[in-house]
Amino acid sequence: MAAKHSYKFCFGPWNLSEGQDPYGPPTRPAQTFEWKLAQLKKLGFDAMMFHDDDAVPDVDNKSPAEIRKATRELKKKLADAGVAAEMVAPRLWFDPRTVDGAFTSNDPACRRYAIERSLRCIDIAKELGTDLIVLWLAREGSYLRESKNARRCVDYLVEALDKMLAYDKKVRIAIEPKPNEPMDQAYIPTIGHALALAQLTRDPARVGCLIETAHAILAGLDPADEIDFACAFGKLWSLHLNDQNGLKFDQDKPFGSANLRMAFNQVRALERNGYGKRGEYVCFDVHPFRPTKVEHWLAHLDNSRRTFLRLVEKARTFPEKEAQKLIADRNYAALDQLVLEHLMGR
Ligand code: XUL
Ligand code: MN
Repeated sequence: MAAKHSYKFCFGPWNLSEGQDPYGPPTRPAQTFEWKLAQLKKLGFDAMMFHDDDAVPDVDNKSPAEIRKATRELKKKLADAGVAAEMVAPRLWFDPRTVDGAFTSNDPACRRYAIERSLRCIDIAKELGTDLIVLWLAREGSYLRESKNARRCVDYLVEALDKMLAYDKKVRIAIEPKPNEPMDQAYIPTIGHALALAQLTRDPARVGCLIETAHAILAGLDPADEIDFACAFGKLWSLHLNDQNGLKFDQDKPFGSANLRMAFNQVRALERNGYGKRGEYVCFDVHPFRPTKVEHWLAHLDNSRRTFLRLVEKARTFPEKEAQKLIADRNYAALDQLVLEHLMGR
């Protein structure tokens, strides 16, 4: 086990969401950014993560000078609150120009728009004092195989990453894979794909990844194994912990809510790799359950962190010697029970 250390925590403005889903309207009133920042402070979190338009609303219709001004205003609010900006992610899935893909659209004008928007996102990140850009490649995939040339799309993705890497010599890009939703099939569905893509770019050392629990589960993978795989390459630069009950829509449940043992194994993997020691944050990409009342609006975030910290204790007090003996004896039934009893508390 790596030496013990403490963790820093983060969430995004979208994690204090209002409850709308494809079948119904919001169930809680919209709140201001100031309110969200105050709640983050109240919960004692350390950083906030941003989409480019969370940081600068209506970013597409602003001039570079207006973007700089809005970013500086946000920077001041964060500094006054003592909250860091963890990352900025271009929202490449909302504009009409991204309807058939952003970097991988069949339309060259739309691909140019996606790259330009990503460069503006880098400007915002720099101004906010973070070198980390997250790419959730929401619409880079297809609804039907024949609509796009998947081989060419790999080149388009590399071209976009290369433009971003060339634009700023310090920027680091963390790809957040997800296998489906909104697309039927995404081109970068797993950490293996993300890290392989990194190797094709002009500066592989500056392209890493972000693992989200729910996304790994949707890909049929164990998020703990994804964490170990990414860490073996030194490439886990951010993390979206949450939970997911099987193969259905992306649920973003509180961490540990669906499968406590799987959550425990993610924490064990983070502990053994010393995640956080190089300044990485533990971010919770979780949402309130839709029926949540206004007065319970923060619980999913607070609970996720409580569960995480309890599981850190469980990881650090795991009876390792006993486990090693059982492993040496190939007594996996006893190992299984040891884990369950440790989690339940004897
Ligand atoms: C989508 C998702 C996003 C990214 C940031 O499933 O997880 O919120 O984390 O763009
Ligand atoms: Mn996420």
